[in-house]
Amino acid sequence: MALQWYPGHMNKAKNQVQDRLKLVDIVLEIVDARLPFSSRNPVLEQIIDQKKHIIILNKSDLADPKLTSDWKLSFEQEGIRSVELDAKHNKGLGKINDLIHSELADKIEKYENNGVKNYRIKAMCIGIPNVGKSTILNRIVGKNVAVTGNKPGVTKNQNWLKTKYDIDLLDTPGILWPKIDDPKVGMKLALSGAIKDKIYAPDDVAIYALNFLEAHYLERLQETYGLDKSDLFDHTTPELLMHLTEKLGYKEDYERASRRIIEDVRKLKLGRVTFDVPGEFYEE
Ligand SMILES: Nc1nc2c(ncn2[C@@H]2O[C@H](COP(=O)(O)OP(=O)(O)O)[C@@H](O)[C@H]2O)c(=O)[nH]1
Ligand SMILES: [Mg+2]
Repeated sequence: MALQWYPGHMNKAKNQVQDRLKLVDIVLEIVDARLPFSSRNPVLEQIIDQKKHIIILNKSDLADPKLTSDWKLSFEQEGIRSVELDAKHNKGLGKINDLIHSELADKIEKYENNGVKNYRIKAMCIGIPNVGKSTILNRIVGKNVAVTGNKPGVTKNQNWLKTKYDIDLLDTPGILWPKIDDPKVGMKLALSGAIKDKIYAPDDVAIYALNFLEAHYLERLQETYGLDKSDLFDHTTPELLMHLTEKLGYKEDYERASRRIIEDVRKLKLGRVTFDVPGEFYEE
């Protein structure tokens, strides 16, 4: 496995997240809707303890809508409520606000019963790099200027952003590292652009992509590249890559074809594709 995380690094990140968890009422775990499994890190479940927690399926504009629904159901069965967001086009923030309120309804009611009016919810975003944490922070804060300053009883020098809702957000999101024990998870992260392209050879990523697309989006693969049935069924996946290389006019430059295929996937040339399928993400 090409990607290594240093234990010291991981522990530091984990401790930082853990410290700041104490300051908030609810954690907004951001995942990439194309990879609702592969873009999570199980360590969060361990450190999150009793804290309220929802999952935001961001980049839903890129993901397969049917699978986004399936994932929401699957998380619900695990006892975690989730909501989709397209932070890029600013679609779905209201639903996040609603879900946060519904998760914290008991707590807010308790405060109100104790005479606390206009309780401001404290939340933090958390997630692996590139899932859209900064974009979401910007969206949710909107035109409101960052309000800094210390709140009584919380760690000093922690800055809060006032959002357009009755929610304050920690100004720096918690960053987790992806968990890449399974090489397929690495391939998916590479394909989505979550990790640097130079970590994996493009042909490995392209072959992974073609293999997945053959299994899950066969017609779209056929249509996009004008493939015949014989192109798909009489070839191994590396042979299919070579065939496509030729078909795309790149002669034998399969690396160039690989980069093109990866680009095509990212730019939705094959439509909205989700790479994690609930219940079967280990064996496709
Ligand atoms: N298509 C799409 N792109 C998004 C969305 N949210 C963020 N991005 C893009 O994803 C990339 C990473 O976003 P960023 O906010 O920097 O991620 P962070 O590393 O988690 O803070 C940027 O190019 C964003 O424009 C979204 O909902 N849809
Ligand atoms: Mg960021």
